[in-house]
Amino acid sequence: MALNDLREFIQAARALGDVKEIHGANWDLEIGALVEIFALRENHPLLLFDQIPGYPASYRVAGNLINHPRRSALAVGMDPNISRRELVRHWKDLMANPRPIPPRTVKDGPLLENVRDEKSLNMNVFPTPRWHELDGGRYIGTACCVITAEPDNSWVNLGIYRVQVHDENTLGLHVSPGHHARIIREKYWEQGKACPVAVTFGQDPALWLAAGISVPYGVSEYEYAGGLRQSPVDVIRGPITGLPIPASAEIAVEGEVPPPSEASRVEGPFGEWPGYYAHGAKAEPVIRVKALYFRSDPILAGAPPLKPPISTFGAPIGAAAIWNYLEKADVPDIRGVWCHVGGSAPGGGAPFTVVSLKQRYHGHAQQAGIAALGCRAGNYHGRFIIVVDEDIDPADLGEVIWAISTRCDPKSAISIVDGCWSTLLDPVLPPAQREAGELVSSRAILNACRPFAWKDRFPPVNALSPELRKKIEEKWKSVLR
Ligand SMILES: Cc1cc2nc3c(=O)[nH]c(=O)nc-3n(C[C@H](O)[C@H](O)[C@H](O)COP(=O)(O)O)c2cc1C
Ligand SMILES: [Mn+2]
Repeated sequence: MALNDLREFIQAARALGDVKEIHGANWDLEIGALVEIFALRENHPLLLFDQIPGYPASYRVAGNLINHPRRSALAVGMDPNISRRELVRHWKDLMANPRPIPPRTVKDGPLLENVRDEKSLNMNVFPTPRWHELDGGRYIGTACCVITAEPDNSWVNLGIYRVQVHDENTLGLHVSPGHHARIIREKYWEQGKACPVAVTFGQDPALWLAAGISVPYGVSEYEYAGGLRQSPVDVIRGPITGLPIPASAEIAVEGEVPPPSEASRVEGPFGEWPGYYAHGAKAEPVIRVKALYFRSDPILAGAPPLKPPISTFGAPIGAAAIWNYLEKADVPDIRGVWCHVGGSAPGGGAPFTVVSLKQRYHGHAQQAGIAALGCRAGNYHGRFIIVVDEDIDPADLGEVIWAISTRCDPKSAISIVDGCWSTLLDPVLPPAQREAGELVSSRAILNACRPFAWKDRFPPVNALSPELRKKIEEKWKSVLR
């Protein structure tokens, strides 16, 4: 059964023994530090902070929402005990057959329990964390959904784009080039208009996940989320913008993004997913907030980017997108795909991607490498594509390193491709290139498969065979217990 909002999700996680409540942590770095410390633990829980000093005791912040595979599976109705590998395989199948379900408009919802208009609203009433030490401010929008619509209202887009609190009624909005809200807002600006926007700061994690996934331009993440949930998302019409807003979101604003010629503010720096502060602080557009809505005892959802290998969505869903694309590109016998750094979501950046396959013909491994590099999910902020044989688990870094170290001859089996799609978030862009705005970088495809031409003469592996292992485990049961 679909979970309808953040509270139902937290309840379901609690039933799994997966929620930890923390009282009295400070918004200034303490919440962020605890989120990061827990996230690095193998079996970490969802964190629910309350009694945050300086704020009403019942105003809460939730962290580590779905960055564990158990809760990531729970959010989209999969078996919470599923392995990370199976989760990625499920996503690959899901992406091959999306079944969009449009949202359903309702008259009212818990979001409207508290309504503040332009005169009475104040964005400082929430215990918005300063997440990391070098952050330039407090970020209310990390686990958020930014809602915009085409000027002709033909479709509604949701994206996760970071939102900083500037003052009572001004927020900073950072949307990277190519992302849909950026294309949409420019269409308004070309007409000399401000772009209407709504943002939620706490919602059903399935909807948030959909907002973080690169679905094609013109396809609404609302419909994609409906498909994931197998039931429509209930929305109210925003009284100011007419935009659909999840009826049971925790906190939401309506407002507008004026053209930068009219208003912009310095945004950032903010700790980013590659594990650095590469983008720095720059003038960015703002949201002028016109209305604020929130549930009583609101839960602000937080998901600050954390240094790899922590994965925002608990498993590299970007790897599923690459795998899905490899199948579409007709590359046969793919056994698995994994992203070890980034790859949280398709198109979100995947600098270390491993593809495992059963080699069938000359050049098969190289074809897989080129295709993985060519698709959107594998191309943006990429670095290395490693292709391994089917006996290597792409999710197991030790195995991958062993394959590279023993089956990849650097001179003959590494291909360099130049001029690929990069971003200001890429820490290795040289300063001059960064300043000139040349956002391209190189990629390497490492063919770490046994050379196809003589793979049958490749030395045998020195490891216990599955047959002998089974026999010994059976016979020596009592010793091995
Ligand atoms: C936690 C998180 C934070 C993100 N922050 C940003 C951001 O600040 N700016 C941005 O452009 N993309 C950000 N992204 C990536 C976009 O949400 C993602 O690429 C999404 O597919 C964009 O949606 P769109 O294709 O509708 O533009 C973030 C993703 C996640 C998971
Ligand atoms: Mn989109």
